Amino acid sequence: MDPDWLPFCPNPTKPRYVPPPGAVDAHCHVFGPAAAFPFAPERKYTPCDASKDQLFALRDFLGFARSVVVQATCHGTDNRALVDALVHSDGRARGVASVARDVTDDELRALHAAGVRGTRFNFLRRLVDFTPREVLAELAQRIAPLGWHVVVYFEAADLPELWDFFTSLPTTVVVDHMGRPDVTRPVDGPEFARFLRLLQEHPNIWSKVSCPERLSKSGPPGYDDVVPFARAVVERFPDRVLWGTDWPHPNMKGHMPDDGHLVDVIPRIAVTADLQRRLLVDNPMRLYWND
Ligand code: 0GY
Repeated sequence: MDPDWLPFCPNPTKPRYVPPPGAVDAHCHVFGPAAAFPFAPERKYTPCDASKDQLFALRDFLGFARSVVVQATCHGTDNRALVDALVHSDGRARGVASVARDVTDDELRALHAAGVRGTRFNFLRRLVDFTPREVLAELAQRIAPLGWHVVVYFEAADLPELWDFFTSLPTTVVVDHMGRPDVTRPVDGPEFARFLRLLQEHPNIWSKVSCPERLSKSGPPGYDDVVPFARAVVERFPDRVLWGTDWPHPNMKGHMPDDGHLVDVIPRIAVTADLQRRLLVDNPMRLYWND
């Protein structure tokens, strides 16, 4: 399979916005290096290598203290690259893994010891093959006693069909990228209202207000069309939101964001110091470093 990636921005702009002390980048990835940690045979795309050392250097450059490394589909349920990053982070990275039905309790405990605090269920057909809901429900039951949460990634159009499954999960549920709204539709329209209602009615459901680069039609540097959506979520649910760079932006088509520009979006979606502290420090610390 040929690589179909755009390389990540090699020299991002220094952001004007300075995150508060202890800020967490709560959605980023490591890839390979493939020579040490091969990509999964069933992957739908092949990313560039993006090492833990490059991730930690970017974290420092952007003014963050900690990272939450999320297993991406190109590594399947082989979490070795993720675990390698966590155990070499001096306690400054925690993780979200992907696990298969045959994962053993000992393997789950080992992931926990390495710093994993969640598992990810991906519903994007372009990224993963279908997994039956009963398998995911069984996995959720098994990780719940560890205090882990479930991260879900889906497209807005699929929310009606997924609603009952999400709201039946026994853990905290974190939605990636605001459930991928169509930002050409009104922020106060019915589609986004459905997503807001999901959080309103279910206090165990959180949202990442991340990835303007994937949602925007207006594009960089400001990603202006995404800002009202993210701001609405931050202001309605200030204690259940997370923010992340999504570095190294796997599987991006079109443009590769400057990570400094992404950081400069933060004060436009969390417009007070209090909201910024909750988004970047209090919430991720409560979810990932509560032990
Ligand atoms: C993201 C987004 C994408 C990819 C993955 O696991 C993945 O492969 O999440 C995407 O293609 O939208 O959040 O990293």
